[in-house]
Order: sequence, then structure tokens, then C-alpha cells
Amino acid sequence: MGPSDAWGERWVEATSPMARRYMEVATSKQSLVCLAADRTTMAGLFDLIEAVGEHVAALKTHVDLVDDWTPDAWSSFCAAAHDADLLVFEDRKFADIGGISRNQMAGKYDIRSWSDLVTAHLISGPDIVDGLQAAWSDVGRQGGVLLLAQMSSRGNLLHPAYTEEVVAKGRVHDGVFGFIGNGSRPEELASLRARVGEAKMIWTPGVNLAVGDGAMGQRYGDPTEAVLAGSDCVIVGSGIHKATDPRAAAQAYAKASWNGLMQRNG
Ligand code: 5BU
Repeated sequence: MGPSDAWGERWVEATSPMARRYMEVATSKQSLVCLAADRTTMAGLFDLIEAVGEHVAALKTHVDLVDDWTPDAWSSFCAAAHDADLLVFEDRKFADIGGISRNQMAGKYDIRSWSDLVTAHLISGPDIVDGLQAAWSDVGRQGGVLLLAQMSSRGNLLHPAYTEEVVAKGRVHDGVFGFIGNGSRPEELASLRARVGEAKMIWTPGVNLAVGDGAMGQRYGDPTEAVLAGSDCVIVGSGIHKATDPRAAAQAYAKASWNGLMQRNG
């Protein structure tokens, strides 16, 4: 099955090169899973890519939580991700004014040089998207911004009126790849999808096959239900990296997410 059959309207409407690349990779692996690679050592991260790279379509990082981070080890890690056909997504949640966000994409971690996607809040106004895009241009690369329209954590302050404004501004901006939605609440996700339309991605954390409350206010919903409610990618962390068999877990999430897509467009 090719990506246009698998993705239907989304393939037709979401034409940014990055969205197309994601849909192609997800189709070829039959997986709408982004691995939240939240291990704190480089060895742990390398093990994870080797174990699950075939069964996930993207890799989400928190570059600043790795204990033994070095530029060289990170370059090798990104090369391994690239070899495994994974989009690399730094969940940095930028929130500052445009010019500072641009500079924060450089600095020690040099996020602009290896990330395909980054997350940002729109709390400081829409220029943050231009700042992040300028940073990728500074190094001759292209990337996409995922704006936080919802969050998965309990008691978060991204209320419906805020979500609505983020979507209204983000859906008309070419630099916006899509939105983060709350994977733990299908009804919230369905209303987000109705506002977003077909032309942008919605990616969702807060997903686990064991539905319910997680540690420290995290909430979890089911992967198939998230996709049926309009998610294009389920972001899964501990469900995979803390499993006794991460590869089998990744396969199970891949299957659940792919079944959701097949049912959604069936
Ligand atoms: P978990 O182990 O599946 O709970 O990991 C979830 C990941 O998604 C983790 O890296 C968080 O930083 C990230 N996340 C989230 O959980 N909820 C959100 O609303 C956003 C990101 Br935005």
C-alpha cells in the first residue's frame, strides 16, 4: 500500500516536504509511532535505536537530559537515526521571543544542525516560528515546528480558548508542521482535529497500551483510539523504552497505530 492510499485526505492536503516524508516512512514501516527516547545515557540511546528503529517512524529527543552527552556521540546517534530512516524531533518546547529562540537553536547543542522537527509554545506570539525557521536557514537546512496546542499532563493551562488561538495562527503558517495534541483524551483530540482541518499533522504524547494515570501527572490513552480521533503519530516513551522487550513493545504500538489508520480511512 502506498502513502496516498494509507493516508487519504491527509496525503492530499498536507503537502509540506517534511509531512510527506513522515507519511512515506510511516507507511513503509506500517507504524505511526514516534519513540520518545528518554534514556539518560548514550549507550542506552544507541541500544534503543538498534532494538526498535525498524518499527518506529520518528525519534523524539530531550538532548539536555543525557548524562554523558558529547557532540561526537550525538552526531553518531543522529547518523544512526538517519540510517534507520527516522525523523529526528527535539522536544525542546521553545517559548522565548523569536530572536532568542533562533539563538537557542544554536549554542552548545546546536539543535538546528540535526533536528528535523522541534516543539514550541506560542505563548510569546507567532514570531517564535519565524525565529526557529531562521535558525534552520542559518545552517542551510529545513525543519518543521510542532506547536503545543494541548498537553497530556494533568492540570495543564492550555485551555480551549488558548488551543483555538494556537490553531488559528499555526494552521496558516508554512513553518508549522503541525500541532501537539493530548493523546490521553480522544474527545479533546477529535475537537482539535476539527479545528486543524486536514492540512497539518497532529502528533500526540500521553499514549500507552496501559491506559490510565502515569507518574507525576502524566495521563495515558490508547494508541488506536488516538489515531481514530485524528492523531497522525503516537508519541510513546516508557511504553517502549522501559519495556522488558522494547522491540516487541514497539511492534505492538506500531500495529495498534497502523490498525487505527486503516480503520480511519477504511
Ligand atoms: P512517556 O514515557 O510515554 O510518558 O513519555 C512521554 C514523552 O512525551 C516525554 O518525552 C514528554 O516530554 C513528552 N510529552 C508529554 O508527555 N506530554 C506533552 O504534553 C508533551 C510532551 Br508536549
